[in-house]
Amino acid sequence: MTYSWGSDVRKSKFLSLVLRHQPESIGIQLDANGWVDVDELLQAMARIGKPLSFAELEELVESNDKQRFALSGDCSRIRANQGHSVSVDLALEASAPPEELYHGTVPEYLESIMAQGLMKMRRQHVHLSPGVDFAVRVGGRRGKPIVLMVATGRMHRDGHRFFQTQNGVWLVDAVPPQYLTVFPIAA
Ligand code: HQG
Repeated sequence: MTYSWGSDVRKSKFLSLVLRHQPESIGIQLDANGWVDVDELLQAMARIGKPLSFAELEELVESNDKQRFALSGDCSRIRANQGHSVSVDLALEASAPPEELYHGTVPEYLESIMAQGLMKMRRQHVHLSPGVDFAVRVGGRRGKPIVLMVATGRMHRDGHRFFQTQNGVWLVDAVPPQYLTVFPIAA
């Protein structure tokens, strides 16, 4: 029987940490596009006392609520779909976003966001979602959520480049304040 060091959520959080932020903390390196060899990852996990079988890893990738990870077609490599703080080139193709996308945040940040626009902060991009509900969840991680509607169609026509990740999140470098409005949500 495999010894288990945590719930699926804990394992998924640990994988996010390693594949987005601190690969060196378990002695692995991501390639330029954010991929790491699955065998190398599993060996490193075993080495630090957090063993995972390949089947478990596959299950974590498939069942993840936000599809945070992707396996390569031949299952030999794995990467995080987005959310990196380490510099990786996801090699996504720019594409046209829908007319509007949404960003969830909290009231404390609003004044600064409306003055400076949305900035990528510690990540490599600003993250936007197609659905209001999803944005409510993202904002809700930090407190009472508020949702900003982003005029992404207008931004795109004005020359901003957008990228859609494998799990439907949209990425952009920054959102200047003139494209932002507060979207009313039920209290
Ligand atoms: C805020 C999670 C002040 C921004 C989530 C956000 C998402 C500003 C925070 C994904 C600002 C950055 C991304 C400005 C932006 N002044 N505050 N000018 N510009 N902010 O975590 O969008 O579970 O980097 O509003 O669910 O919250 O990790 O971005 O509150 O999908 O897969 O600065 O990460 O997904 O926070 O979250 P983050 P986010 P995972």
